[in-house]
Amino acid sequence: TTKTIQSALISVFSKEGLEPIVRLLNSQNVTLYSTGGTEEFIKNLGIPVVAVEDVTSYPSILGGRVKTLHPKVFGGILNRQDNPSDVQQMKEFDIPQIDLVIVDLYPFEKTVASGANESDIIEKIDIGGISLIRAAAKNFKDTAIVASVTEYSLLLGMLSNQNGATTLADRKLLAAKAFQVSSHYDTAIFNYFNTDETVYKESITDGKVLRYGENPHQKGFFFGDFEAMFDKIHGKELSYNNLLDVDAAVNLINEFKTNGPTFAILKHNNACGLASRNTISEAYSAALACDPTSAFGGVLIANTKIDLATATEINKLFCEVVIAPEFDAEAISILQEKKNRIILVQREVALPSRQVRTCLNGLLIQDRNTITDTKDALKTVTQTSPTTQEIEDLIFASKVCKNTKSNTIVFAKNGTLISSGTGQTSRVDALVQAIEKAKTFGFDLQGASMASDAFFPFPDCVALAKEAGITAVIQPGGSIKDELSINYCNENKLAMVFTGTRHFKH
Ligand code: 93A
Repeated sequence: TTKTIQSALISVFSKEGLEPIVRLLNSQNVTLYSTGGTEEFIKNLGIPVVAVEDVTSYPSILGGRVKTLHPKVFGGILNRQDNPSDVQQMKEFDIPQIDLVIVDLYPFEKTVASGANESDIIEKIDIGGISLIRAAAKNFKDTAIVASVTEYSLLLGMLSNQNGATTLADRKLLAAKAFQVSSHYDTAIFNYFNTDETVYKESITDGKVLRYGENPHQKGFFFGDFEAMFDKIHGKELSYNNLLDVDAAVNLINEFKTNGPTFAILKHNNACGLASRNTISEAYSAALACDPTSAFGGVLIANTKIDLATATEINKLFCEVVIAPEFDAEAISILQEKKNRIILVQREVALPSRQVRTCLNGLLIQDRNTITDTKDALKTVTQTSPTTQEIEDLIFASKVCKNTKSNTIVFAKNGTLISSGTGQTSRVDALVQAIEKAKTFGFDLQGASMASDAFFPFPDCVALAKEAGITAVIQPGGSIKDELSINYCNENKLAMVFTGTRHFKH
């Protein structure tokens, strides 16, 4: 699979950086083929070079639009050396073998950026060069491709270290880089043509064009297979914000698969109500009690079938979306009373393992946060251990934390979300917000459990929590000052457990 390069086709727009490559290839007795300007450049270095025209017996025509587009060139690049019929045809049609292709494409993007007129821009759409790149990259088993000046040093390294040879791994790496170049190039051309986004809009199938983005002056689209995840049985079109809330709701409720009947209410992607009970109807009432003000216009989700009793209660609330794995027929007819209310039957579908968002002039990609804190992962770090009920509530609160915007503090008691502080710039602010909110809705925090999405750098949080009545705390741990919070808990008989897993969500 290691191949010694005996021939190379060089066709580059910019001649910069080419000289050392040409000199090295020449010293290794490589036959060079080349196009007009590049051929001139090589000749001027005093290095022998064969004009592509002499290979094809065809001149460069149409003002250079067709110069390398010829079977003798592409045959030389694309033939499979282990394929007897290819080998035979190479002889039959007198096609020269081409082991290495070096291309620097017409500078399409630069020409667009320079403000050139349309016909100048169109002439800079490289056809032959891009085909050479794709052909050589496709046939990486036999042919090496250098599709960018950026790869010159890599090539020089390969050629000098391996005495003019490339390995299969070298060629496959170069091919990957080449396809990156060709896809980027064609994307730039697409973007140039797609001025008013006509193609963009047309390429989106019905129902994926959203009424607008996050705000009415922003355009919005959804790329995905919504129907694979949900059966929408009633209601208006989902908006951009509805979709974000549905996403948050699904991620949250997925954490409670193994709990009993659990109901969650979300607003602005955060939970403002959540409870696990013996029946879904009880769970709904307890979730609503958490923050009935925020629940208005919220997104509701259940981990089990919604029955008539629950639907009757839900119907009293103005809400945007109701999601459940199943609905009783009578429940559906009640929920349908509100024309716009969106009813979704959720199917068991795996979510993508990676998450993508734009960042600056590019993308940020990360693995989905798939770690759910479990009892086994907990490490008690205080003299006081949490009670069985507290352990349940700590895990419950921690699952909410993971699905709430950071910084966050969550209070839970007896399988119920009491309150939370969400999206605050300081953890103390999040804690104070949670305490205030609990008071507003008449909750007694005595004996409640507290979760934090990240560690406590100071003992101020546990101190405030203790004053508010909290008796058990869950947090990742890992601060160099963990001891300060642990000591405070020990002095004040609080139980604290570490999970070892931070759950930021931004
Ligand atoms: O106009 S083209 O698309 N037609 C071709 O057949 C062709 N072959 C190579 N442009 C073509 N090229 C491009 O010419 C290469 O990608 C390179 O950018 C340039 C090199 O031309 P020269 O060697 O004449 O300077």
